[in-house]
Amino acid sequence: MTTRRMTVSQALIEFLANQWTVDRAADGAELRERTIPGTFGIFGHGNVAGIGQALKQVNVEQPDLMPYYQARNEQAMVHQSVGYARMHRRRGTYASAASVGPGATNLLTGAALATTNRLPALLLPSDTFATRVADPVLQQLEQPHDIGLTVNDAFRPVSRFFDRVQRPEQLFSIALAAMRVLTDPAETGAVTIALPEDVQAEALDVPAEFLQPREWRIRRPRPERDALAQALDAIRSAQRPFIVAGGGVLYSDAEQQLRAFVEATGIPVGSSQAGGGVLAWDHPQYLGGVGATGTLAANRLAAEADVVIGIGTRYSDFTTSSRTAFQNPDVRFVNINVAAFDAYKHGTQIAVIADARETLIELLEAHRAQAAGGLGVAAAYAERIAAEKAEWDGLVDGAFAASGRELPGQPEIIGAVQRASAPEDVIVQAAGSLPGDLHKLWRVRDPLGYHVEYAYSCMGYEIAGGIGAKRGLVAAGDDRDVIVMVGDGSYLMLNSELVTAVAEGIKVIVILIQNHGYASIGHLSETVGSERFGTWYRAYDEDAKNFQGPRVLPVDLAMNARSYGMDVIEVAPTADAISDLEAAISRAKASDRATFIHVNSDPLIYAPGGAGWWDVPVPQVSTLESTQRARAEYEEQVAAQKPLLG
Ligand SMILES: Cc1ncc(C[n+]2csc(CCOP(=O)(O)OP(=O)(O)O)c2C)c(N)n1
Ligand SMILES: [Mg+2]
Repeated sequence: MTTRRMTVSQALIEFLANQWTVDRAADGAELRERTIPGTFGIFGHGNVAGIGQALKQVNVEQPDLMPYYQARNEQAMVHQSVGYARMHRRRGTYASAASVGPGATNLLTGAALATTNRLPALLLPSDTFATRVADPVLQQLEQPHDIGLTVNDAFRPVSRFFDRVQRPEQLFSIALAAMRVLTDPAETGAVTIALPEDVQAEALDVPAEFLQPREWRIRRPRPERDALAQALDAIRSAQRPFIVAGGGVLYSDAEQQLRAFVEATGIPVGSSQAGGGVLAWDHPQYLGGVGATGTLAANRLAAEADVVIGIGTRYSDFTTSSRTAFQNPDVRFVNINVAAFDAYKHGTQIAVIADARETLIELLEAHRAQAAGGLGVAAAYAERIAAEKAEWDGLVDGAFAASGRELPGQPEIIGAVQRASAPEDVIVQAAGSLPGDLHKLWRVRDPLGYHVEYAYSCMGYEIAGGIGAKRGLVAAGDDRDVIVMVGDGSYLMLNSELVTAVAEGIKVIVILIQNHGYASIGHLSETVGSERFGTWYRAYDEDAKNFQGPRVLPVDLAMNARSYGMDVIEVAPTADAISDLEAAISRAKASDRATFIHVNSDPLIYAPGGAGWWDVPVPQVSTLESTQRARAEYEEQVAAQKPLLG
């Protein structure tokens, strides 16, 4: 057996460069792409001589083998990886190498985001010496009761796979296990390999086999015969079936099969945030978002549904309106999911643990074979679907119309973005009031066109995630635009990746909505009786000892973006703000550079109501009248909640 003498880091980097994901597209074509097309790295004493040296050596010897990228914050490396992975339907993601201590723990939020979203990301945090000879090293947190514990053990609860290379020989089995989890549709998420700084630089004899190209074929399990028959029975007996489509539909590349299925059956569809894109907004069976931030159309039909068919959804509280969305007393759930954990949710006895695309193909075939003539839903139900859809579309038209206000509301800003963007452009968002407004209002026109990270809803994801999404498109030879919409709060939390966009000439369009605080949590605070406490960005009021006073802060986020080297367009607060915004977006689209657009907005103008609800507990007792009133309302809503059955 031929071997090569390499460091653990050199072997790991070359191994990662030779991993390939293989999958079959909906049209039968074989897809083959690099599982790890690049590595982000922020270097410190924990990895500069290990992974850092390995990346340098590759850069000298074979520059294309493992491209190295910079980021300004470790968390943002993972966000970029997740944005990339979403655009590639989980077939590829980046590795993120961090130094020891704070560099490593800065990755934690990114790891949790990846795992919550079921999107792959490979994390390579450095760890303190395996030998412990120099302990305590700089940035080492010592736990007297358990010396072997390091800050990297904090990755265990947020990773789908965690291991530490304590000895060089362990690298082989750990690296292979990590790739298996990363490319497994049911298991994927953050995959963490902790690398002690001494082990990173240690040499071992690496078998040639370890470094040869290796293929990871995406599993597409077909449904079991009995499970499929049960599902079919339930669907055929339904009077008012309703589909909840989640991100799994897109990750399975199943939207064509979903469309064929709903066109044959007439069953309406509501999507979760991750499911945005499963059908185009104007498809007759598509009712938009469902749940707490869903549309009236989807929520009204969800409330009456007798059979809910969940496809690739994890049934988050937003999707189920905190278990109040499905009010039919006899409702049954048919859950199609490649992950058994999700398939068994809502106490269902009809769990189809299988790939979404394979299941939809077989369901439709079986359905056609059994149906004598009529496949579709009853005429009255079909009319109801069309009427609800038309009513909601009218409400959105109204919300999108420019008001002529100097400080436009967010719905009309979304309307402007909708009009000025191309159908295939990708909208990226994560936190604040935008996710809810987009879920209700955004008219999805392309399967990959809607990327709202709402499983972890992490402030600060937007810009980094958008850059990652753009990297993903560029890697696929796709030149559509990525439009990041971000609130001032999210922007302030993590905006430094704009420097990365400038450094590499990554063209993203960032639309900053300045409303001087938290429109989202401000509104929520009011609803739960906390009177917007702490949700405005205002100068500190010495008398009242709070930040609720009238003095808006003199921050200039346009100047901030300009200072990074961004092209900046400021939309002035005039009656023409909305048309000026549209013109700004058109200019940004025509440019080949990244552009930052600054627009002011009134945080007190809301999107039309969609009859959704979200369980945010209100204090049982309080001296504030606002809280007491909110508690009374809360108790009414909670009464509609279904019991927790899995
Ligand atoms: C990292 C993180 N911290 C806290 C929250 C809770 N949170 C959700 S939205 C929000 C405010 C967002 O403000 P901004 O980005 O300005 O959007 P707006 O609400 O004004 O639309 C906060 C604090 C979060 N989602 N993520
Ligand atoms: Mg804000």
